[in-house]
Amino acid sequence: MRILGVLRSSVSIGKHIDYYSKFSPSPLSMKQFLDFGSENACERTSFAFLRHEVPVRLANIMKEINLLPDNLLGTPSVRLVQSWYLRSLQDIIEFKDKNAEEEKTTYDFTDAVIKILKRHNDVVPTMAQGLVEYKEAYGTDPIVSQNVQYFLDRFYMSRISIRMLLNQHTLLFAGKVKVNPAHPKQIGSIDPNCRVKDVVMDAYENARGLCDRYYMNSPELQMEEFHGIHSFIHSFIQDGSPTVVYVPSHLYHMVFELFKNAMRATMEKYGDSTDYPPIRAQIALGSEDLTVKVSDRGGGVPLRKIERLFTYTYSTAPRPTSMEARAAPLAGYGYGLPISRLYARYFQGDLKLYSLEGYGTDAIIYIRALSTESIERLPVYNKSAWKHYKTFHEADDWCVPSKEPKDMTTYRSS
Ligand code: W6P
Repeated sequence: MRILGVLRSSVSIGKHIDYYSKFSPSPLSMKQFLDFGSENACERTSFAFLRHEVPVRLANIMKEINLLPDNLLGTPSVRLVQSWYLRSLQDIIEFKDKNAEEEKTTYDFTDAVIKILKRHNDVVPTMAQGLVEYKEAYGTDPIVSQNVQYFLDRFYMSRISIRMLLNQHTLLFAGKVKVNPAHPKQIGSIDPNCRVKDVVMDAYENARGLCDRYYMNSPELQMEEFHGIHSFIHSFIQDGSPTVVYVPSHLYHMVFELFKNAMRATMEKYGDSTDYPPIRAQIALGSEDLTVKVSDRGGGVPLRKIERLFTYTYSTAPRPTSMEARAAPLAGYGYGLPISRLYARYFQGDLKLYSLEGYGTDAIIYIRALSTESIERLPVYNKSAWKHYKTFHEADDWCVPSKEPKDMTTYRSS
């Protein structure tokens, strides 16, 4: 009886995944996010949107989880993550035919949303653990590594987007008051006048705290701000400082990661010295981009090794024990950089590294200056995505550089 019940429900959840995965996710703009938080929208509007959109986003990415190589999908950690997705999809689908006009419905829904956010808290370290389990059992090969990179970029982007939706809903509608006492001017997690300098300074101070604890010292910060002279830009300048419509916690996450890396490089290069070259942060506002550049003089990274800083399979080492983690707060690139880049791309920006080996590194965060251009960048499950997992990978169409040059005497004419 019990087994039959489980079977039946897993058959029907499969149907739900098929159904919802046929819809494409609907990307929201910053303006739409702000509208959900203003007077003309209400909890019912948000509920009606989310009870469809969240299953669509979940089902789209669940289809891609199913396309992972069997050996990876079979690891206990990936299975666990998959079970969280199944359960959360079920939790939301419960509300499919509920009456949105009843207060109990929207109340229960907000409760379910909070439960889902909690359930998925540890998805990133658990997925990383799955990769460790896979590597220990099967080793690494370039094809799998390439597929894992493709998948995790999409999977984590999907997760960022779903958490953004759910988090906005709880911040706006859970509890009686809609304003966050700590950030009264924010609409949920969005600050319509985010002062970039303040977030950069905050991230620097906190990274510096870690650096001081580990190295007993830390590099200074030199901050500069720039902006164009176009008339419309004036509305984005507050007391001479550029602002942007953005999620401050996302910006913080990115610059904190960049500062940690910049500080580590600086301290490791000038270990015995008493003063260090400062880290420079430049903030520039133009007509399209708000750009944040973090520059260190920590010796740089050769071009050949830049790509691997963003590679999940490369950065996945067995997780440090809590004692090691405490001893080395700036150690290990981990998933910090690839996920920071996803945060930048999520609203149509980007994060790039330019290094001068022998000197230092420039890390640049690009953010859209105009909120009308800040629109979610979302993965969609379709034929083209499917092909990425199923295509047989042929030999590369570039020559392999050979250390031994061809014997040119072969081609001598006489
Ligand atoms: C480095 C390596 C790196 C990664 C990201 C940001 C800054 C830096 N500096 O040497």
